[in-house]
Amino acid sequence: MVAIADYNVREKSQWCPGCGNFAIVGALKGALAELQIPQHQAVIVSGIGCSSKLPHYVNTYGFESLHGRGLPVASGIKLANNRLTVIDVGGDGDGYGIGSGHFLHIMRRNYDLTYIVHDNQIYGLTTGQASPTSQIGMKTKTTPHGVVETPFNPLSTAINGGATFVARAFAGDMAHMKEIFRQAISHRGFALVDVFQPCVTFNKLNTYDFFTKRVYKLEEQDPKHDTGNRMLALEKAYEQVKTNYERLPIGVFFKEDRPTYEDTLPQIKDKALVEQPLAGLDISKALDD
Ligand SMILES: Cc1ncc(C[n+]2csc(CCOP(=O)(O)OP(=O)(O)O)c2C)c(N)n1
Repeated sequence: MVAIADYNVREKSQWCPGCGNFAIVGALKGALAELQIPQHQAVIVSGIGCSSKLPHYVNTYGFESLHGRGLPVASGIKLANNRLTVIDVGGDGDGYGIGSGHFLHIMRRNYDLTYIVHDNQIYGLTTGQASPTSQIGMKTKTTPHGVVETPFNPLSTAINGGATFVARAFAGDMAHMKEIFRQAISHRGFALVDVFQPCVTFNKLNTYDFFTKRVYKLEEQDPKHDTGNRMLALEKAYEQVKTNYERLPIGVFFKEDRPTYEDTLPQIKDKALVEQPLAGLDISKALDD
């Protein structure tokens, strides 16, 4: 029996008081405990950023990699041992900016991974530059006259790009977020959960109050949102654009069953790579000039 406290660590957090990241780490531990995933069977990978410090704060295996490079590391771990539960976490700058090429290609391959993006619409660690999801007009250190670029839309990109589970949560609603994480981790295939995560220090626009006034749950809609309908999911993904951020749906937007990348590999059909003997394996040809 795994309890939430089993995922606790002694390391002191470096996040600012009130940061949305605290709720994310709490919800993640709650989801892992509900799914009864033992600490040694889970790996949490990240890039670089405030959000990417998360692997330090959960007692599972962890790997803080390079800025924007969490997903390739996570997919490599999954290929080496496809029995592990592999979760990648990071910021909107990390995943939708410098790491966006990895994001696109890992999605279309449908690895069985969960990707949680702490989307605070700002670069937190480097103290407040505009990110790919910053709202038009938002004043930051790098945009003193306001952002002029069209924000990146993670949800429509994921729905179009081949992710087989696409959801959004809000760090101000921890119980709902835990349920979304539980579903994402249980899903077989690539699951994106974009989380509205208030950065209380550097983003004075997208605050807890801002989101609380605007978010609504897709599953509470009447009629209920159909998560199998790609076109409807896209329409919902554009609602924040159409309403100029006045209505922000959270919950599961889209779900689909498709074979995972690992399912298609005969080499790991019966046994994970790490369980196979190295004896007799000759890699010298691969190393030839
Ligand atoms: C290759 C490289 N470029 C730039 C940086 C500097 N850098 C570190 S974190 C970061 C952005 C952080 O923002 P985000 O990914 O949104 O995460 P947050 O800190 O907001 O959680 C940048 C630009 C770096 N570490 N490595």
